[in-house]
Amino acid sequence: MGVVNVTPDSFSDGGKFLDPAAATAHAWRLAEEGADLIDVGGESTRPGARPVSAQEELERVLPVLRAMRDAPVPVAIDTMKPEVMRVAIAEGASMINDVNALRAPGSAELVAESGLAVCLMHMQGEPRTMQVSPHYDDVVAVVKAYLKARADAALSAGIGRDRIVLDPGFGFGKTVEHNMTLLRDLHALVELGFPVVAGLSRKSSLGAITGRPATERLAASVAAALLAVERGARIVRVHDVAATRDALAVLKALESSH
Ligand code: HH2
Repeated sequence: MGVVNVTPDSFSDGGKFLDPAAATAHAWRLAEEGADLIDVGGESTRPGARPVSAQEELERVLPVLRAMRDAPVPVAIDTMKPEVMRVAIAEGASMINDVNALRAPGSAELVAESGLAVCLMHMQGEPRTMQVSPHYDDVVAVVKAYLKARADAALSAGIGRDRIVLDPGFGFGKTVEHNMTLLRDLHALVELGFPVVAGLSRKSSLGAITGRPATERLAASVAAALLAVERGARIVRVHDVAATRDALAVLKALESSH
């Protein structure tokens, strides 16, 4: 899953793709590099980010969604807002990527009616404050129970089992230690029986581990994606598609060797 942030303030590429033409060109480039899915977002969820209105978010993503209608790959819309989901559905999006896991009133029903796929992600707190002092007694158990509850809620709303993917939400109300524990024990989440998404690309935990700024976290991001796939992730959400594909090709070759 290649990331396209149509925002002025995303933590690693904020401002680069605010212009719809630049965002669309980037999305096509990621598809050419081998992304199987493009994730378009119009609101940064980085720690401390300023929330934006549905209208502002739509003004950012709509031109890109329209331009992506003929794209060779499906498009996910990264949003927490039912108003944005509704428009994205009408504009031909294939997946709703909701870091709020369909907790906004009406969002589960909307997705159920649409027949689209959905990514349900775990987050402790909300983006503005989530990194202040994240705490868990057992991070894997808490995230697993939450994702199971959100998947059950989605199923009850009428979303088909084959349309749901789950995501531990690396960096969303989690310390470096929490993120590494979740990565190490990713198989525990795979046990829930849904495909698991992992999004570690360029995140601050990788900065803490390597001492590098967001622009210099390529090697760490590729390593994290590879480790996630080895531990059962089926989708990796990444900014650097070509490099990640190469790394995954080596893993695939290894797994198919005799
Ligand atoms: N991470 C970010 C945004 N959306 N969605 C899923 N499913 N999983 C993630 O880990 C995830 C996500 C944050 O990264 P990014 O989009 O690069 O930054 P920002 O939120 O600042 O736009």
